[in-house]
Amino acid sequence: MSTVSDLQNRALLEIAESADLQALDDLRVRYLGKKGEITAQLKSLGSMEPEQRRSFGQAVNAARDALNQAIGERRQALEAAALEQKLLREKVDVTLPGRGERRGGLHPVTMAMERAIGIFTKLGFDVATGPEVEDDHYNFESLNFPPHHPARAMHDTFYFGDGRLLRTHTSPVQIRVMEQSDPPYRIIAPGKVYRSDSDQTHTPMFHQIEGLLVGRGVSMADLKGVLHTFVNAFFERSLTMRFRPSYFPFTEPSAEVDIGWEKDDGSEPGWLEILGCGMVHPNVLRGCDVDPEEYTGYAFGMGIERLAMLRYGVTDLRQFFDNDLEFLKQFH
Ligand code: 2NM
Repeated sequence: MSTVSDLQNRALLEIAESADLQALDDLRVRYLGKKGEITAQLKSLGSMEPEQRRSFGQAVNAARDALNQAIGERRQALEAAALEQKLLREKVDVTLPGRGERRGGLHPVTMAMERAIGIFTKLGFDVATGPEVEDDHYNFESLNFPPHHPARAMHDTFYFGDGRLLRTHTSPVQIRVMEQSDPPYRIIAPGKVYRSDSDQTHTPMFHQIEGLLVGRGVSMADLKGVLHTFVNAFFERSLTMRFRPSYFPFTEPSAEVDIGWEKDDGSEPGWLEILGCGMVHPNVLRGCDVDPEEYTGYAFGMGIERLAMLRYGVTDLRQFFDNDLEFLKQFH
């Protein structure tokens, strides 16, 4: 009898002190499992005298019930404590301030491009676009580049070898517009262009905006007016402009345009070339079924990276293509 009550007291103490659910279950197995100590006591009943068996049986059953109850209660307590721990561990303070968004910004070339497009749009030009993969007809032939003429070498062209090429200027866009509709035209063609050229001042891909205006009685004076308005708006100051005679196969006469420019370093002011232009060559108009006796027009083309460098004070063209966030962040 005393062994049963000793056993019960020891088990109750251990159950009360069990640290976690696993330890508690080990105790359950040790006392009440198939080979447990209480179970062993129950099995020993069979070999007892009948009157002893009765009272011993009652004591063992009572001990078993007491342990079962204690284990149940302890389990509830441990489960409640475990839940409490979990809730504490997973607590989220919804009142904490957020980490904040890191705002991106436009690339300076994109900024310059959108700025130029905005100015020409206000002047009444529509935006036209076209494919970057072109062919000889649209990139050269239609623009009055004679076959095998050295003028084609003016543009170091990327050829695919199957008749296709990467456009070296956006002029093919203007040709497609002239082929597909009747004059007058007043469009700009912004986009990427490609030339096999790579050094301090040239990258194999760069951005251009070309413009085309064709109508009755359009003259070089109109061209000068629009370009002067554009550069003054783009740089937000009153700039002097100089037209130098030049040559392009697709314009006649042709000119290169310089602006008078003062650097912030106090050095002597000088001329900076910023664009090329001219009156559209009669051969180009005729090729698009536009009668050059009835219509005249001007065209111009400019590199956006160069405009962006001047406008934002960038000294090395290649910084535009390095993807260096420390550099790019400055333009936000
Ligand atoms: C330039 C300079 C001069 C030009 C000509 C044409 C077209 F298609 F109408 F013939 N588009 N762009 C042109 C004229 C481009 O870039 C320096």
